[in-house]
Amino acid sequence: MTAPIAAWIGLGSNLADPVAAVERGLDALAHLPSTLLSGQSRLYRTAPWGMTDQPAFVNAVARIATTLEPLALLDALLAIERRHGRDRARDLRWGPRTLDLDLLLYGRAQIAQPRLTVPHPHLHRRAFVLVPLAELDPGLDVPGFGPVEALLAAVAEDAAQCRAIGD
Ligand code: PH2
Ligand code: MG
Ligand code: MG
Repeated sequence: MTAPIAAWIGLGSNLADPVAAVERGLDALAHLPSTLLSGQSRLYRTAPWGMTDQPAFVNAVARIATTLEPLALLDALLAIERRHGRDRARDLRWGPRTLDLDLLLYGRAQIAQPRLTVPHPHLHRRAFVLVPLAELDPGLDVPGFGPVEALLAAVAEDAAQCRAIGD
């Protein structure tokens, strides 16, 4: 038995019923094999980043404890996306998504492989990831990038566009 690794997953949706999609995504993470859902942020409504002419997103971050290897975890996340109607062949870069599950961090690993870059390559400049990540784990250090709170401070203007749902 290998010891479980903490990994962080970013969830996002901006089509159909995005709150329900993110909640189903969290539930699917809780049911992954060899994995426990160990924490989740609140859900946030966030301004679209990258391609601004699209509906607002709902975003959240989950923390899991898993013995799945990084690529097995990636494949499991892609399978959840497909089960929720995602057809990557039709996706636009930074465009609308029914459900997006991004592997943000895998322990303190730094991975540069053709299929997988960890930490997620855009994490450090995306308020819609940093706001829920800092809520969940305020003391977190992002390998190669530094403390999550410092990264968040650098995108303060965008962070103001992230509103916790229900607040
Ligand atoms: N995802 C994208 C592109 N832009 N913007 C926000 N606010 N949230 C997202 O999850 C998001 C985005 C493509 O994955
Ligand atoms: Mg993705
Ligand atoms: Mg994404």
